[in-house]
Formats: sequence, C-alpha cells, structure tokens
Amino acid sequence: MLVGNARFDTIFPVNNPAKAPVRPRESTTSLDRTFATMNKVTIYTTMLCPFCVMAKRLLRNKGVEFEEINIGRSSAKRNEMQERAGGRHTVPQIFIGDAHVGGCDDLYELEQKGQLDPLLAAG
Ligand SMILES: N[C@@H](CCC(=O)N[C@@H](CS)C(=O)NCC(=O)O)C(=O)O
Repeated sequence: MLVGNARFDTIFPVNNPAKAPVRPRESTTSLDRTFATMNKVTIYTTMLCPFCVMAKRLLRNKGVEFEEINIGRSSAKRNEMQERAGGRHTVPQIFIGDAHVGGCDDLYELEQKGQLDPLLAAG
C-alpha cells in the first residue's frame, strides 16, 4: 500500500522488526542512565521513629529508592549499623553507597546545601 511516496509497511512495519525505523525500548535514554547509576541508599530504622519517617519522606519525595533495614528485632543488624556508623546508635542511620551520611538531620542538611544529589549520583 502506498502512503504518499512510501510504502505503508516501511512506515508502520508489521511483524518485521528488522524494518522498524525506531525501536523505542532498545536504546538507553539519559533518564534510564540517571537511575541506572544511582548509588545504593540504605537506611537503618526502627518502628515509631519520627526521624526515620522524615528521612524516608525526603528520599521518597526525591524519587530515591532505598533499602530499609529495621533493627528493632535484630541485635545483629543493630551491631552492624553501629559498626558502619562509627558507633552512632540512634536511628535512622543513612548510607549512600559506602558513604555514611548520618541521621535525619544530616540528610536534610545535605539536601539544603545541594550536596545530596551529587552524592546520590554514582561516580
Ligand atoms: N538528630 C538525630 C535524632 C535521631 C533520634 O533521636 N532518633 C531516636 C528515634 S526517633 C533514637 O534513636 N532514640 C534512641 C536513642 O537516643 O538511643 C537524627 O536527626 O537522626
């Protein structure tokens, strides 16, 4: 079928991926790359912890995924947190990649100074 000067099936290829002029999900977009290279965020929490809620809210509002480790019922996880956090025992304790951010106040301070996004971006 001719559409203008071109055959219909070269514009809208049917069952012939080899002829597809564009393959939308095969290439990596800059947005994909942004998310693919984010540093991993880990947050140690307990239940009923307002500072934990506030820290998670900031991360969620920024669209940042994170791993949450509830130390409430695990002394092993609590020890792990304290070891990684240089002895700090309050929750939350937040890590971005291998970097220890600290608690909720520290997270918000980083955001306020414009230093959180660069830390989140892997590199
Ligand atoms: N300034 C800290 C405060 C954290 C805090 O006080 N967390 C409470 C739970 S919401 C806690 O761990 N309390 C236990 C303790 O102080 O040992 C932050 O911003 O993270």
